Amino acid sequence: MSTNNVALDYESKVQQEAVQHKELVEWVKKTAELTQPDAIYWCDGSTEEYDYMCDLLVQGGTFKKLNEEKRPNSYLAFSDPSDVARVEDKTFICSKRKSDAGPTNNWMDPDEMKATLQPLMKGSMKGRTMYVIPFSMGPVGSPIAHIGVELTDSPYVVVNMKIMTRMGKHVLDQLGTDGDYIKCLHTVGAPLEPGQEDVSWPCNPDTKYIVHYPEERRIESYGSGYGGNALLGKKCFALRIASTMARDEGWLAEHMLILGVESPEGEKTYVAAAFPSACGKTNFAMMIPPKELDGWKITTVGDDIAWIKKGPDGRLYAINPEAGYFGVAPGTNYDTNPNAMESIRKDAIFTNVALTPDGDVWWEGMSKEAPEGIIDWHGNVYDPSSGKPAAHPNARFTSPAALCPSIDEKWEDPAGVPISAFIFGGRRSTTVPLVYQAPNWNFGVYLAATMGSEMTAAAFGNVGAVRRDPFAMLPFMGYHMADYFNHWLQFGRELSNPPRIFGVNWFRKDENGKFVWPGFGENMRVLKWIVQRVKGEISAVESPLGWVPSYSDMDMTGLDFSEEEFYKIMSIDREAWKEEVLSHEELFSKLYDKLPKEFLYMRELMKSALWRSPETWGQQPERV
Ligand code: SAT
Ligand code: MN
Repeated sequence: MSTNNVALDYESKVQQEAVQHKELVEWVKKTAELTQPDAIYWCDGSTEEYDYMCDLLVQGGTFKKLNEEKRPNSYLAFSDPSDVARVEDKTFICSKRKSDAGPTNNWMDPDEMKATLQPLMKGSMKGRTMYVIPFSMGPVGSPIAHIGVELTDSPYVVVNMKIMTRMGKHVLDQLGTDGDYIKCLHTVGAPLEPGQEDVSWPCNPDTKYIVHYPEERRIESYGSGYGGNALLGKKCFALRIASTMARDEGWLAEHMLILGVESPEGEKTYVAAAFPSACGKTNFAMMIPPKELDGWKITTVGDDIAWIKKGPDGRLYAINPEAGYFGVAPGTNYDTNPNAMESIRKDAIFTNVALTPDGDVWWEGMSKEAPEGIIDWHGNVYDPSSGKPAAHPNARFTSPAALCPSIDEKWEDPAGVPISAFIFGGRRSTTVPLVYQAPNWNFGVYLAATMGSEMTAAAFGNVGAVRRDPFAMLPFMGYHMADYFNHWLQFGRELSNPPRIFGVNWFRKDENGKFVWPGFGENMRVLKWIVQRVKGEISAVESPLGWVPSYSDMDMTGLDFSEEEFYKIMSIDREAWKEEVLSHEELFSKLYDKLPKEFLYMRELMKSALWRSPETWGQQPERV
């Protein structure tokens, strides 16, 4: 059965005729004239609707219902093999001027792009239903939240949006007769001729476009049904379009997790942290501290995106604009992230993981050996001797944030949570120390802007090579990267007591290529120092890069980690930093037309600090 006649089967509580927002109704009608769906369905966001759509997806072959006892109310989808991840080379920022998109984005003139998309969009929803999804990024009505409406011909998108955002009738009510919203148009780009059988994962294997018109605050996505290409509230709206809104309106839209650190005295400190892909963001956001750090607790506000605005008291307040996690499944297990494992025990959607014979899910890293007789993400019986993984490396779980055991009590507070520190960290096997604190806001912005990470998949270049990923925003910037640096600098000028900024690196390796720092829950030790710094409770030593802890300032209770090892991963090597600073120069020359002039001076100051320090700067125990 195809999934095209949902409107006839399930009576939505939202009738188009009754919708108060005339401009929205007009846009929906106009889009339907262009894309020519068989029916239009306004999502009400109810549980009945969710269940109905999931049934429909099961009947259409997109979903397999998982074993109700093992994984209640959960489903598994296998995507088309051509549609497994974001498509960066098909992602465009179509600002009026090319110079506004900047050299790190693909750009096309908006009129030219519209002329390209128009013929593709024409009739693209034939044989399908167009779903209208009103959604709020952030708690409905929060002064930090914003609303979007996604039109899509994918019921898979509808059920994922139900988990990832607040969606449905209450959002329409919030919009009222003339509220502002971001227009998000999505089609899988696979129209059906009358009588044509649908496939289990409709998409357009040849043509994909993920397009942003920042001035118009509009998104158009064609040809993909997967993740950030299709769930337009996430990267497209909450980062690319929102970063532009944030620049214009004086706030921050960031690729950051948000977590709370509770001290044994019950004092809560919130921090936001940016790490590029494949650096364990979700693990960090849900970390469980080691038992030796008695009484310290981590709570999760968000694992991917933070929207941050100035509060009435002048402090910065952040919300997680999302309501769920779209997490990478492979590598997730009860050791690396028990809270994530608990979050997906029920009510979850899995995409491109393997199916076990008893109707449960499996992926690489969940257990050592793959269970017998599993079905891989291609839908075939898995052959472990093939050398290929059973789950796609970018396989995902979609799960409601509310199910996470470590969820913060304020995660839905419309006022947001006050941010005391920003943390930036890439994956660096050399050069960058475990932790350091920028001497001030401007140096912190420099630190974040020059952040780099070693690539783990060959998608963007050589494995192991450092890719500069400023603020972990490289694939998610809605405008010129250097304008964004300026925005951060300007933002800081207006704060009387800005959050402190820290750099971290969990991934430093020894001569034998082994990770030196144990990571995961042990990162709490670093976080403890950061929180104590923020509160002015602990001292630090001045290094060429900023403030660093000495061994005795780190709580190493119960951890077998020697002073030598510590100073090894804290060392700052002048030769390595010469190279590092040179590659900052590479980034800067790319952005030269708009680069903040402060950056050039900061680079010089850094060089000078490096040159007046020992060749390898490392605190000696006697110096402490
Ligand atoms: O697919 S998403 O864009 O949502 C996640 C990611 O690739 O970072
Ligand atoms: Mn992300």
